[in-house]
Amino acid sequence: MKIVDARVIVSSPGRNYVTLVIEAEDGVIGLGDATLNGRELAVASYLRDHVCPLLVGRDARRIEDTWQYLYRGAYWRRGPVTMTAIAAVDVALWDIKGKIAGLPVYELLGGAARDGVMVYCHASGSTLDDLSADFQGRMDQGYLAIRAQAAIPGLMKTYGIAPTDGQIYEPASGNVPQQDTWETSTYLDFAPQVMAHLRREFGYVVHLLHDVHHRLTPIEAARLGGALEPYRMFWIEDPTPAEDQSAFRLIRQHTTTPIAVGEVFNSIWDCQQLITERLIDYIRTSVSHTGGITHLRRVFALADLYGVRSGSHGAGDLSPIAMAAALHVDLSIPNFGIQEYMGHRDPAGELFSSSYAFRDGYMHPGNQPGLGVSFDEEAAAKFPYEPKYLPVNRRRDGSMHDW
Ligand code: EZ4
Ligand code: CO
Repeated sequence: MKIVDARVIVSSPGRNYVTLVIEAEDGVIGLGDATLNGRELAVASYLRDHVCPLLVGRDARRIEDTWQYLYRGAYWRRGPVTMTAIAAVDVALWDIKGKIAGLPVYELLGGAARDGVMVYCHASGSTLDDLSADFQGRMDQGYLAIRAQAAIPGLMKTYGIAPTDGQIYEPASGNVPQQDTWETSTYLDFAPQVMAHLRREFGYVVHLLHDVHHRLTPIEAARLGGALEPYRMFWIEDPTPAEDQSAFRLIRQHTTTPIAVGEVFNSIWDCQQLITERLIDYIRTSVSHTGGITHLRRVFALADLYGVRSGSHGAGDLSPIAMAAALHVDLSIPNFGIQEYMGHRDPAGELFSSSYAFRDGYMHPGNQPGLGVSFDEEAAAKFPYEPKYLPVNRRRDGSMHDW
């Protein structure tokens, strides 16, 4: 079954999505998510200019060979742009394979290893009272695991705090990123108070998560992990920038708070040391930024050997196509841990429709052949690309800090 067309659609229904549509003979359509937040057009060009011309005429069934062809064939390997582009192709080919077979993708991956996939949602607030209200609302919706972020007193803006419309907080429109301010000492004093507050108000019935978003040094992260031990966190996420994998040895020596890392990783090589030295508990690589279903399964298989569980990134910049693909993988692997689920707000629903569903804390990808997602190209044309960027961070003295 030959590929007859491959096209890239960049749309902005509220936030930017890059969607790869692969068309095989007999009109079978496969969808891939190629969204790289703030660098969308780089992946779109990589696909349009360098990959789509190679796909036409190839056998759509040969997923592994196509993966190897694009990875080994580029000479310049890895990196977020390349691996997001390869991911989109890979996911689209799995979608096609499922549709040809008449089976949901998770059946092709070995079938369901569990009945549902535990997801965590986000709760946030500009004050602890606001956070409590949001947290309570999420518990009422049935979530069993909740990530909590609160505005840091004294800082103008804090990562992870939803504005009053409640949904989207990161990218801002315009050609220049917004600038946030960061002060580690204030954060380190405040974060344990947030978790203490939530445990006081809500007890220990739901899992509690927190994203540090690469802001600390190893010894600061060690101190935070220790301070949070009484609150029995499910995890702290990205405590330090993880290019420095050996830094996690130091964090590990000081705390039993579980650690999750990997949303910005693109390949198995980025997490090899963290996994094989058991320096983390959850690996957060995602299907759309880590080479697709084919490569993500390899990462999770390595993690399984070392008792590390999955905890894939699932923020709103990963389109419903990526979300569906993640759920198919999550359902089928032995060492699933948890899946992030931030959801998508309208008008994204005018473009994407999906068969996955949430119930009582768990999600399921549905049983439609393939991924179970459809994409309306005509609707997408109504929402053209808009420049939008994640913020940058500066410390009070004006020096750049990790965002
Ligand atoms: O900042 O997805 O855990 N979630 C996160 C996200 C990331 C964005 C970056 O594109 O850290 O909010
Ligand atoms: Co994160």
